[in-house]
Amino acid sequence: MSSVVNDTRIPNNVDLSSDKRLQRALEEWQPNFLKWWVEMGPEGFQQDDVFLRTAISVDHEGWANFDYVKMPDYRWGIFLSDAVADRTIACGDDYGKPVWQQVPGEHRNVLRRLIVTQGDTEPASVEQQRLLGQTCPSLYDLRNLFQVNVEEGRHLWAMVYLLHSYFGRDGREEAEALLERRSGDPDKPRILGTFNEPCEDWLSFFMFTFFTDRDGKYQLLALAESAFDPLSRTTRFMLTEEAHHMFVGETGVLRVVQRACELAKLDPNGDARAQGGVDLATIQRYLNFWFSSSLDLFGAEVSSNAASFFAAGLKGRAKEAQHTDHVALEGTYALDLPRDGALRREEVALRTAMNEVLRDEYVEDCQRGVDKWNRTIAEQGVDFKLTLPSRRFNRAQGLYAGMRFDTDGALIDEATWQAMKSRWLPSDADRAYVKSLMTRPVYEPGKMAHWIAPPKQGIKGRPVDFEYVRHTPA
Ligand code: BYC
Ligand code: FE
Ligand code: FE
Repeated sequence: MSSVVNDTRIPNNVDLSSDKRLQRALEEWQPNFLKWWVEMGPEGFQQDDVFLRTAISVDHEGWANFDYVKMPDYRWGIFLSDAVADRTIACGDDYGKPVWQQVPGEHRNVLRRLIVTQGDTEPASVEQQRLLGQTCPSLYDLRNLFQVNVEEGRHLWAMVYLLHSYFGRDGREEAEALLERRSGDPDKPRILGTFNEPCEDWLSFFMFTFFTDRDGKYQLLALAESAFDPLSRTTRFMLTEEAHHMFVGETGVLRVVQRACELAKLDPNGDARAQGGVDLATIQRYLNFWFSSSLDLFGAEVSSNAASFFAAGLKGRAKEAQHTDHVALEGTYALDLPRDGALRREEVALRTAMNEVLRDEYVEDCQRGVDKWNRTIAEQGVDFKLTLPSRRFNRAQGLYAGMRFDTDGALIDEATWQAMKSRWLPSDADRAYVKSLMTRPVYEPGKMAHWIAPPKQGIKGRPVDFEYVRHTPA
């Protein structure tokens, strides 16, 4: 079951050739995907050889194969983690009953909506990142960008497989629509807010892969608990790929932080910018932006949608097995609710707070990364601490949307917000400055842009100065 079969144009471990109709439908979607990839994928690198890993089996030992590939030739395939024998529903009203191999009619629309929302983020991120190669800080980073991009493309395939296999004609229509929406396009935007935000510099890219791909991790963990077993199996395999995306973000920010410290120490006034680097205060503002935007991706703190997803077993909590009560009809969750211009702590029914429960775990996970960055700053002997802002800060979804909070979470008025905004969030000047550092790409093996420290090691045992991308500038 676990090894990948290449008996069709689409590598897969789902025995695709036994279902000719499905195979044909996916083979018809494939050229549209490739057309989208060439148009909206990394611009200017489609003919280069890139040292990429490709999934060749889904078992733990060596599911990945590393080799030079031209991106349009990447073997995007359909891989499900192995079925868990006798798996039962992990949460909600039907807890303990057998999982579903088909979509129950009463959950069809909601499930399709969840899969479409998940699927929409994958091509969106590729679109957001499509010009970054042209300003890369090194070939090592360029290769990591492309690795993330091809795998997000594969995640799109994963959702399209579900849509084609289980949702008939409307599923096929949704699969087409996934290739038609465009990140940031006011007429046909991507579904979720963060995926329409510009990601035009490498600090944003590293923050995105740290904070936004990590939302991906938690949403996938929640979907891995789904009673719809094919969704659970797909998302379980996607999670193994996701780990690398977050590694790119965590180590990327860490290397910018390290360089910020080194350059600040070189400067008589401790100013990293004067030495051609990104300063820690600017890094903090980028962090505030991408963290707050990514928090919105969890949806409202009190959500009847979330309650019904949980009740129906469509979506669980992250690692549902670590909880004891999988029905969650009894418990409550304490939230600071805005009431008459102040915050009041109230208990809400646990099921309606499932978005917030997931967000709690996410915030904790983010904090672990921030702690690592702070250890680097301390080792460098620099007096500065990066912090996650309050989760009420700068929100556009949920209870705190439309109100103003400072980074500590205190309610403030509009005038204070306007006066302080440029201290908390990247200003136009910050963005212009960060971009100005990245106007010239670095394509020479082993060389690093001035504003970033080299990585500790290369990829798959190769040295840092390995030619990870064979790029011939046009
Ligand atoms: N922007 O009850 P509410 C990833 C909508 S990232 C715009 O608050 P609910 C990746 C919501 O859709 C993971 N709209 O929320 C990362 C709803 O609209 P409808 C992606 C938003 O439903 C990096 C309305 O507001 N996966 O994989 O409880 C690179 C009120 O809904 C936003 C998923 O999202 C927003 N931020 O939860 C590549 C998993 N937030 O339905 C990839 C699937 C909410 O009334 N999605 N809305 O028209 C879900 O589980 C849920 O849809 C959400 C929202 C958690 C997103
Ligand atoms: Fe993804
Ligand atoms: Fe990802």
